[in-house]
Amino acid sequence: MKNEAAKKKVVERLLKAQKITIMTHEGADADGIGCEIALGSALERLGKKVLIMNNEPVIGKFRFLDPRNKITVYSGKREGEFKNSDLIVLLDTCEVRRTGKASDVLKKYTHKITYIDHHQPQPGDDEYNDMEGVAMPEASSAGEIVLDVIEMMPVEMDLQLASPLLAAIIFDTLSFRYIRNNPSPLLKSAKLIALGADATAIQTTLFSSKRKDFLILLGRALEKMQFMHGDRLACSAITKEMTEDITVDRDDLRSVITYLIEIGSVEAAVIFKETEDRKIKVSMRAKNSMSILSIAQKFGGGGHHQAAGCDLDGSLDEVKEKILKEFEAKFFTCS
Ligand SMILES: [Mn+2]
Repeated sequence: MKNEAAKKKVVERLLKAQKITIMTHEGADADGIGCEIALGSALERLGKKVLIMNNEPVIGKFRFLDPRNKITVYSGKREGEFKNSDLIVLLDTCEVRRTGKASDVLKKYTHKITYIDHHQPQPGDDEYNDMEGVAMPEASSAGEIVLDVIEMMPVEMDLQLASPLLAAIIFDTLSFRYIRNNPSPLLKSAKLIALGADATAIQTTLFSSKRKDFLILLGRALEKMQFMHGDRLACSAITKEMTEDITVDRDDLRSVITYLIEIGSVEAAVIFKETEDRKIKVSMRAKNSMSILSIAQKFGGGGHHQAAGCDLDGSLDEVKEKILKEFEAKFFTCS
């Protein structure tokens, strides 16, 4: 089996290495962070020197995943860390360019990189074809695959490893709502809960501890909501002015778009978010048989068939026009 062989290879490289640097994609989420903490702890128990280095500090609601403050932040001054590492592990991404500030330097070390990921590989993206790892788009979360990998190592699974992995699965499946009819995330979660991981506390922290500012943002975004193609497409925009008096974290965007895609008639939803540097962050969701991955990929982004995103240069109106035009073609061919 292709995946099993790939996992075995990753395990071999992990066991062979002494100094291991672990990273995830920029805008680290609970899947990436949960994987970093679980895999990092497992490797430390095997006597490895582990460094976890992210593009930015862990945002408030994910801090419970890192009780020992193991996650550090990359800066240009730390380039030497890659040179000193025997192995660099990318979690929840298989793309160097998604690591953020480190990506330009990291390109020089692709021979040292392995990855554990569940995103759709970019078609024709063989820029880094000396990188080997495991990519399973059928997995609900990278957490699921990291669990398999840890179980293949001489480490005993316990609560300390189980909690961050359960958080990874709960986060990426939005509390088991998006499991794609696959029993695997449920079976694995059952195993982690049996080890003592507290599913209720994790779900409360991740999804039922909303900040007041998030609700204010949601209200503003819903007010700007627009519907197209017979209410099958919903979109909204978050301008800089809308966030001037409130604190917004990267995960808020993900939460806002969930409201749009959960409207009964809606098959695809888009949120346009204005960032500081005249860039627009485009987040997309789809359901039923709709896939929006090709649209994200067309503009240099990526993700999954039903959850993807990209960043575009230009004004809000320009970007909106470009993206909505792609949807025209999609809804035309679908109906
Ligand atoms: Mn993920």
